[in-house]
Amino acid sequence: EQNVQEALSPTQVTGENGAFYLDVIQGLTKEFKTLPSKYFYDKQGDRLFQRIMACEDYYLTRCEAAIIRQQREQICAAIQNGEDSFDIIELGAGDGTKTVHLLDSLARQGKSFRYMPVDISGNILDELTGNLLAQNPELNIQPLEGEYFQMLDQAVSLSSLHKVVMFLGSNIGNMPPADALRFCTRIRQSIRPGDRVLIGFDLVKDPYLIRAAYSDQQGITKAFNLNLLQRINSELGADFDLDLFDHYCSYDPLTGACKSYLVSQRKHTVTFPNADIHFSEGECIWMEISQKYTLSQINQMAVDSGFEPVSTFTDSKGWFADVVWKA
Ligand code: AVI
Repeated sequence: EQNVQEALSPTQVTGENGAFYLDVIQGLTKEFKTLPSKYFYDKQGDRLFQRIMACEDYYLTRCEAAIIRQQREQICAAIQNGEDSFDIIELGAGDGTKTVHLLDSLARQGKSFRYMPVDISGNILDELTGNLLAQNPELNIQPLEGEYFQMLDQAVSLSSLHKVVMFLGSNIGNMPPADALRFCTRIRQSIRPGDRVLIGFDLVKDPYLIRAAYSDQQGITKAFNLNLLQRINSELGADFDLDLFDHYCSYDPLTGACKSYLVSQRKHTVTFPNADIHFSEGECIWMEISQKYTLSQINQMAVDSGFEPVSTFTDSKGWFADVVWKA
């Protein structure tokens, strides 16, 4: 039995890593161990995720890029609601490689818009802003550093212009469906009737293709998962031995849930400054969900969260969808 109380001692939970420490210890002291996937993205994690996006097995980025490249005019028309001036708020903008095509199209159509990428990482926002301005110095960018909903509410209060909220790349898949529904409902509460959202969903498909995307041949996804253990070692003073964990991915075609795990290869103990975490042989840490949806589940989510589905854009294989909903 682990001493959770001791593990959560107040001296450990103060400081900038306090929330990280709390989340990690809480996850690892559950009956079924888990770690929050939002912590994947430190500097090395960002780099590994960029390599995942470029790798052959990970089809998602290619599919969404093709949708945006090939259907950008239609997407632009669907998000504008006939308005000539508007604000685009992108939640979790990342390096912005997909968004750049849309912004480009809008700029060429002579539209007047302000692009507001939202992220909790100031570093990423600086990089993104630098990249976009290098390509188009005329672009009106206002980065917002902070939590999604705080920044969304702030962006909405800044002007009465039409709002377009974007959440691309199947980021919504990294929440269980009930949380995704709550997330969309919260967006709906922040914006006004007539405003639009553009959300990227990965679709259900051949289970082998999905499993391959999350257990790539080159082992980048495995390294991406292990990197969180490395991050916990260096930022929280734990002593995970990365060689003692393998990566496993499951996909359930009935629920659309694709889940990643790290599997302990033998019985051992990981030590934190204030806690010992015991692993048995074969015990798993659930690292991430990457939920897949059918088009009808997506439309249902729109309605259940108070939106009206407007348009659905899919790639030629029907593997990925970017949908526009109206508030
Ligand atoms: C960021 N997110 C949408 C990715 C996904 O597909 O769930 C993260 C990822 N995890 C493993 N590979 C990619």
